Amino acid sequence: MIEIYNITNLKSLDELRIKVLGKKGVLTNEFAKLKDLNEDERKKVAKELNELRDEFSEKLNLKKEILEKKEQEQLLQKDKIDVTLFSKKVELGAIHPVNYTLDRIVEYFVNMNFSIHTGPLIEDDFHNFEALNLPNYHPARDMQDTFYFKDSNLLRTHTSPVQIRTMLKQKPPIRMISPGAVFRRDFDLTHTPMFHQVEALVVEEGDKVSFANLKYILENFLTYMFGDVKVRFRPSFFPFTEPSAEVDISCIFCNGDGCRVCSHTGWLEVLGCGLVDENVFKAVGYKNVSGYAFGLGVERFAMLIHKISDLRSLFESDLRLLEQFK
Ligand code: 2NL
Repeated sequence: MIEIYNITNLKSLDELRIKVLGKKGVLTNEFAKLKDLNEDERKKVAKELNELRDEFSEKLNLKKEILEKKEQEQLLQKDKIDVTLFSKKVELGAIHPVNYTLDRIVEYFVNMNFSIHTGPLIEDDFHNFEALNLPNYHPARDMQDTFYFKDSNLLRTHTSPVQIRTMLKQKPPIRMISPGAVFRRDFDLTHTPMFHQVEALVVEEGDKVSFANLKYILENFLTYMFGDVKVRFRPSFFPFTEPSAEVDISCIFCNGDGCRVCSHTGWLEVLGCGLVDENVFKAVGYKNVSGYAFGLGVERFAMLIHKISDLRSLFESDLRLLEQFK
C-alpha cells in the first residue's frame, strides 16, 4: 500500500498493479493458497484478502486518476503557445509586372478559346524569315538586327516561327497564341536585346475570316486590358500580312488630350495586325484558307498598364521596383 504513494507515473503504477493483482501477483498468490486451509481459516483469510484487494484497487484507481490528470497537465504545458508573442516576419514575393501582364493577356485568349503554343528560341532561316514572306534581301534579316550563330541558326526575332511550326503540323481551323521571349540587336532607351511577344493566329478554311473578325477581337481585347479606351486602326505594312494595320488606343495618361507620353497626339500605338499574306499560307502548304494575325510587345503593355516610364527598370531586378507590385 505504501508503495502506491511513491509512484510518480502511470507506467510504474501499472507495473505495481500486475505485481499485486496480475496472474502471478502477490495477492493472487495468496488467494491460491486458500484451498490449503480449513474451512474456518479459509473464510477468515478470504475475507481479509478481499478487503485488502478492494482497498488496494480503490487506492490504485485513485492514484491512476491523479497521475492521468498530472500527465495531461504536463502535455498541455509542453504545447503551450504564447499568443501574445510577435510572429516571425514572412517576406512576401511579388509578381514581376511583365509576368503579370503576360498572365492577363494569356488569360484573355484562353477565355476566348485560343490554345497556347511555344517553340524553340534558336530558330532557322526558314521558320523565322523565309516562310513569313521575308525574302533574302529584306532588311530585317540584316546582321544588324538579328543575332546569328556560326551556322545558319539564329535567335528568333519574333514568335511567328511558332505559328509556322504549328501550321506545318496541323490543319485549319487554327486558333492559337504564341507567347515568349524574342531577341533583336537593339539596345537603347526604348529597346532591349531580349523582350517578350505574344502573337495570335486564326486560320479557317475558305474565306470565313475577315478583317471585321480581327477588328472585333482586338477592340474587345484592348478594352479588357486597358479599360474604357478608344481604339483606331491605321493602314500599315508587314511582309507577312496583307492588308496590315497598326492599332492605337486613346492615351491612358491624358485621356486623348495630348501629353508627353503620347507625343501630344492623344494616341498610343499598341500592336500590329493584318490578314495573313497568301505567301505565308503557300509556304506551309495551305490552300483556300483565310486568317488573321497580330503581334504585341509584352513589356510595352506592362509599361502602359503599370505606368512605368523607363523600359530598363523591367530588366534590372531592383527590389525597389518589385516591392511596389506586392
Ligand atoms: C508587331 C507586329 C505582327 C504578325 C505579327 C504573323 C504571323 C504569321 C503570319 C502572319 Cl505566322 N502574321 N504575325 C502579324 C502582324 C503583325 O506583329 O508590331 N509586333 C510587335
